[in-house]
Amino acid sequence: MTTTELCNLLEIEYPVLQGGMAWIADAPLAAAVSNAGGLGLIAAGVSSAEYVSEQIKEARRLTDKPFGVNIMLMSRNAEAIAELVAKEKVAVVTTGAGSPSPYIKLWIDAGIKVIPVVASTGLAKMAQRWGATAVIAEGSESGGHIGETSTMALVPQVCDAISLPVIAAGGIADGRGIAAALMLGAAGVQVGTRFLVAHECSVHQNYKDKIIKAKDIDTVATGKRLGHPIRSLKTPFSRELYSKEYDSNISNQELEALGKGALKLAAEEGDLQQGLFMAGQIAGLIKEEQSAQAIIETLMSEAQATLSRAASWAN
Ligand code: TUI
Repeated sequence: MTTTELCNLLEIEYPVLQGGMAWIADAPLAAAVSNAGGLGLIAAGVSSAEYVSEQIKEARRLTDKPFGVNIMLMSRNAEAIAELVAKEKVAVVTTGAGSPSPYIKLWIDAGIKVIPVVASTGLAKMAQRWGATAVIAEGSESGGHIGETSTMALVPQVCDAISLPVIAAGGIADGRGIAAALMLGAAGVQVGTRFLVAHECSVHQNYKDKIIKAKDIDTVATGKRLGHPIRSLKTPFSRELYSKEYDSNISNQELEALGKGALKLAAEEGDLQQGLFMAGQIAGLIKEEQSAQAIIETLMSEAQATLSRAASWAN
């Protein structure tokens, strides 16, 4: 599967999917990415089916290009949203933070292209058996909920394990990252953190400022003890969460309660004290706010330049 074949499959111009960032990726961002030739995604996160329904309507008003919905499977609204997207026949569904097996048939019967995020070859093989269209192999460099294995190690192993197109994610924010992902066997990429600073991204300005200021070592993964590690920017709050994980006087319930609502506080209010600013390890590479179109154009021209240079190494 080449990048062009993936583009044909998804009816997009460039093999760039936008990450399904909960509380952040809404209709204006998804439509801007799709209008720029990538695949925009509305993040359902923990929102209600009514919210997602409104966002789908709004995205259809803002673009005539295909876009998708990302369903966070740990959400108690996942089933209602799974039914909604089937009814609405959105072009693409991506899933995260769990196994989409209960819903795949429903979506395929509705003509939806189904692209689960996987963090292991095991789930990738199952996704292929269930009839998925492609998978997103998401490495632990990513922001938000993460698996164990890094992108560099995960992507080629997933490519060897299945015959579906593989979209690489985690640690990709420029054209070098795209070129590297293609060299690992991927047919496309998913980019999250870089689209956080898109002009069309409605996230609070404090969030964007923190991404632009971040350095290479400025993220931390918390919540390992709870079984769902989350990568976010280092802040006094995320450091506190991290240290409390090693405090045996604190129960899992207390730890869970501490993090509740913290992503919303960061995204909507830019709360520098109690917000959790989810971001990938590549945040340190991101230096400016740009339109979604400028981001995609920059990514693709850098990737082309990198790939052309690489050809000379083969002689
Ligand atoms: O889902 C994500 N990233 C996310 S979701 C999110 S919202 C949230 N809020 C509060 C608590 C938790 C999440 C923020 N960031 N990425 C996709 C992803 N999926 N990464 C890793 C996985 C994954 C991990 C294990 C998918 C499946 C899996 O195993 C499934 C199984 O049950 O076998």
